[in-house]
Amino acid sequence: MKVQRITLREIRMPLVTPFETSFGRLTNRRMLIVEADVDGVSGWAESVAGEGPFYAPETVETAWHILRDFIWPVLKNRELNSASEVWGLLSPIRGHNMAKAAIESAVWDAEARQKGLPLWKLLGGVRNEIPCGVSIGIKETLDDLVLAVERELDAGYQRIKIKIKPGKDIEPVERLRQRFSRIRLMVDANSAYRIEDGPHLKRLDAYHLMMIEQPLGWDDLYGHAELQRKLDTPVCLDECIHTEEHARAAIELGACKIINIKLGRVGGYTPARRIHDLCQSKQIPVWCGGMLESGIGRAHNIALSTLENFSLPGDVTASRRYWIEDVIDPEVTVTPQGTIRVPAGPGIGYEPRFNRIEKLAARKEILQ
Ligand code: OSB
Ligand code: MG
Repeated sequence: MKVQRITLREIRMPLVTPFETSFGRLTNRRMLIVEADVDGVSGWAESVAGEGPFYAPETVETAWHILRDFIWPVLKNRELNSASEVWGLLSPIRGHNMAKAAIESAVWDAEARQKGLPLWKLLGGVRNEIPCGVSIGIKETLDDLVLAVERELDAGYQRIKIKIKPGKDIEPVERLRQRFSRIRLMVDANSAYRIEDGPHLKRLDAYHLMMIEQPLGWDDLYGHAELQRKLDTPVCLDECIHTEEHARAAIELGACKIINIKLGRVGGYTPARRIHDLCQSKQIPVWCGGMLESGIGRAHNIALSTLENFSLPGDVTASRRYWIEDVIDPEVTVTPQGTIRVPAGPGIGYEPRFNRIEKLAARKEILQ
């Protein structure tokens, strides 16, 4: 197979409600959507890079630049046996995993469509229903937070994750535990703390959290190992795990007990599956993180979540939580049991709404 053409589109959609993390507040999402024409079959994916380099070093702009100026020249006219070869071909390009993941997963979608198979089956997934949790942004007041959690529990979601930062950590957790004593609860700090905050974070042990996600520096494996030794609460790493080597180092150092895998952060399905397999062999459970994706990215997260060791509920949720109107058909929905039924159609199993995507495109570039 051959990638004949790549179409880059930047779409912009307002979030249903602003999303606040320790690194900022977002109201409008800019997303780079990649359409890869593989032998006349379109495969779709999105780069999850943010508007600014605040979660990870990449941005929408850098992803566009790397895709156009470095990735396309490697793939252009290249004969491929399968999408699994894309990651290796891109290895001379260091980093830029979100740019790589966008094209790599689009080629996987195209290959699955060519074969008439659901992508999750092509990947070796084992479940046709995935458990879902939600990520709740930092709220103005504790009452707002309680209301938001109530709403998500009523919708059926199986675990609640709240964003925390210094000054908004112990109190919200304490309040939620008073109100919802038995729910599966976790926190995500997005690197807002320093190792000196160890004794403060230790106070969270009293609330029986499933895990604390990425408390320390975005690339600080050593610090997380030091912290994990002091905490009973399991540390889960997100930002830190951008390569298979970092996953191995994190596990060997004891820097975490759980790993969040995001396709964009690790560079696509090939590295995601390797990290998944490594974690499985070391008895480290994984779950699929989210990046406020459009339905296209959401569909890929669903496919990834079918792999065996994705045993914990991920941040993969209904389209409606973020978008008034999504860019896929049907939109992603969640059952009252807090699960998503994995679609049976070919590729990602949802149809990109071409006209809507074209209309939303603030910018477009065709590479051929
Ligand atoms: O750390 O998991 C994160 C959103 C943007 C950047 C980083 C993160 C998040 C989320 C949202 O937690 C997860 C979602 O898409 O629902
Ligand atoms: Mg996170």
